[in-house]
Amino acid sequence: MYEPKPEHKFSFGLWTVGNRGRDPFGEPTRAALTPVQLVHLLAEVGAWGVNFHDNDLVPIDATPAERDQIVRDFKAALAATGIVVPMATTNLFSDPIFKDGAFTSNDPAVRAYALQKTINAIDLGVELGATVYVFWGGREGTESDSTKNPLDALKRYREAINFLCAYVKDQGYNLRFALEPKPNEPRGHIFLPTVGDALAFIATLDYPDMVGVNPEVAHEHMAGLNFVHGVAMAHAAGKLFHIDLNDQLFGRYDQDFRFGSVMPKQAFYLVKFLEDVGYSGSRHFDAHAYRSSNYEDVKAFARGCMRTYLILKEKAAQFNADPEVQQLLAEINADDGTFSYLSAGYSRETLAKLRATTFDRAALGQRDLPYERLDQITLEILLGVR
Ligand code: GLT
Ligand code: MN
Ligand code: MN
Repeated sequence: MYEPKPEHKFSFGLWTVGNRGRDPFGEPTRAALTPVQLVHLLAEVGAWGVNFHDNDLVPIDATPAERDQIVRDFKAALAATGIVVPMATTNLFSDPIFKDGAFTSNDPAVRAYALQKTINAIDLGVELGATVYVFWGGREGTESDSTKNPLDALKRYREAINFLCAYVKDQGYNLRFALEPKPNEPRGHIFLPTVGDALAFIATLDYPDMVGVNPEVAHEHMAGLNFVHGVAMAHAAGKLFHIDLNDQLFGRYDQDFRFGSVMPKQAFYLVKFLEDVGYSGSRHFDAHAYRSSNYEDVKAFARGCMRTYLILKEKAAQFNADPEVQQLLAEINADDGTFSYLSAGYSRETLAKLRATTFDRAALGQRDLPYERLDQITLEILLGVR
């Protein structure tokens, strides 16, 4: 009943199920699997797509011949399993060259290298079928604001994205960019820290239509923000090009837990939002299994992400169909049309009408709002007793 199907568009990065459990305090706990092995693992658990950074697939120091062989093997694995590549991205954070950023580095040679690396990685992604290209600027930031002028950094960031948009247009690629905000980690402060910042930045670009966002649950939670509200902002702006699903508590380090495992109620509202608005992009699980897991448990982790999504999707349908919920929502949103003239916008006539209206402030303030009842029903649906 909760079997993942291609139409659900569930994808995982090579770096998610391929995460080896390394953390700042400890060495890997799992052996490395090859990209081909990871594609087969994803097929086994029922995923639809695989995403990658250039260097998840092709090592940074591979020769052109090695690259071609790796790509051939990877394509064969995709063909054998039916797994598709919906999204690709660039690793602009692991190599020491990016220790002070890539597009926003103070060093023009580093910025140029980052552009060249991204162009090559775009070619690789497009060759394998990607139609969304993610930019997570993990190293684009500062620890001390003595070191980098934020206006200079944003100007460099803008110029880089403009250059890359022009490259994609010039090549005639069917590819859209999705900026992924994050407030901090690995930098002390990362530029474009939230969905709202990214949306404001996009409006300043040369080709704003080509660029949207890739919000991640964990990243907004790190900043203590309501993820669903950020996603709604992006959707309303026509900018929800991609989404990174995972979970974590507010205020913690980047935990990247299994989707829905920490704040299932927030995950419910997210799934309900995506399904209600008919979001049609990838549902990408950018998460990884606990460091204590072996690969059998990694499969349980991946299956769990998809299963929880589908369970919450069913709960959302149950919520929407519940007669008492519907009645409460109708009550809460009751509208006799008296003030619908306001939605036509401002005019002198509207203004005069509004000014002439007398409001019974006390009565409006006494209005019944059965929100406790509604929230308890929501909880009981989620807890499976309704
Ligand atoms: C990295 C990061 C993620 C980004 C990935 C894309 S890599 O794991 O924590 O949130 O989506 O670069
Ligand atoms: Mn994360
Ligand atoms: Mn992510």
